[in-house]
Amino acid sequence: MRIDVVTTFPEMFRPVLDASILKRARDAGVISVVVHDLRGWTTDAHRTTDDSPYGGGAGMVMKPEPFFAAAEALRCPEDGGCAEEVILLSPQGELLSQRMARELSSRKHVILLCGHYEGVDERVRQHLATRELSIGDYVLTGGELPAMVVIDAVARLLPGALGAEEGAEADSFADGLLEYPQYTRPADFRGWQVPDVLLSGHHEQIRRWRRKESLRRTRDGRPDLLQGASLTEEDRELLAEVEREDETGR
Ligand code: 9D3
Repeated sequence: MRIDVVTTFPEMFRPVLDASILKRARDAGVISVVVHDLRGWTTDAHRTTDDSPYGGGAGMVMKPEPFFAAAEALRCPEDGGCAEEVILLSPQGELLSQRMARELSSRKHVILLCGHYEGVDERVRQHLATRELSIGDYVLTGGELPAMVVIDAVARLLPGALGAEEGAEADSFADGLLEYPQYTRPADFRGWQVPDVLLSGHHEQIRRWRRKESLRRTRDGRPDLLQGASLTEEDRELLAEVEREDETGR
């Protein structure tokens, strides 16, 4: 997979792309990320990327021409003209989800356009971007950190990006529930014990306990996820136990 990023802050990306899983995925040849300076597609001596808003008002608006020139130059450099996605990172965008990350990970080529606080000329959104994505309802200074979040979420889903032991299948959200609690040695840390069942060696009881705690966590912390989850008969029994324990104080 190839990802091109267009930004006025290209230097923000290097340390993130050179770390951890992203580095491994790049070394494995699973993904290639190229970061481009938007100013490279300006045509004036001052390399202007923004201008004052039509209609007046404070602040500046990012000009359309450099974004169009960049995306048009980067579209499928080899097979002549069709990046499968041109994504504008923007606070108005659709919320990034695991489903969206999975969808993007199936594309051969994605172009990410980063705006910043002033905002981007509406014609970029309407006539250049194929999608607009936000990473959440909080205000950031620009689309650069969101672009890195998208790259991270997508890269780790590519076959060969993760080590053998870290299957993306086991992920939280993969089956719509939060993960069960995990423990490692020591069994007693400052008087806080690892649950007996995990030391018992009873695989079936351990499986049931993990499933139940996963359901409990989801119910307590993210009840919205339970609505969308596909629950088995056993899941409903376990949830009923959780409800009962909740009423009786365990
Ligand atoms: C004029 C100020 N803003 C009104 C709320 C508009 C604005 C535009 C651009 C505010 C912040 C930004 C910079 N943020 C992004 O470009 C951005 C973002 C974000 O702020 N939060 C979550 N996801 C994203 S994706 C891109």
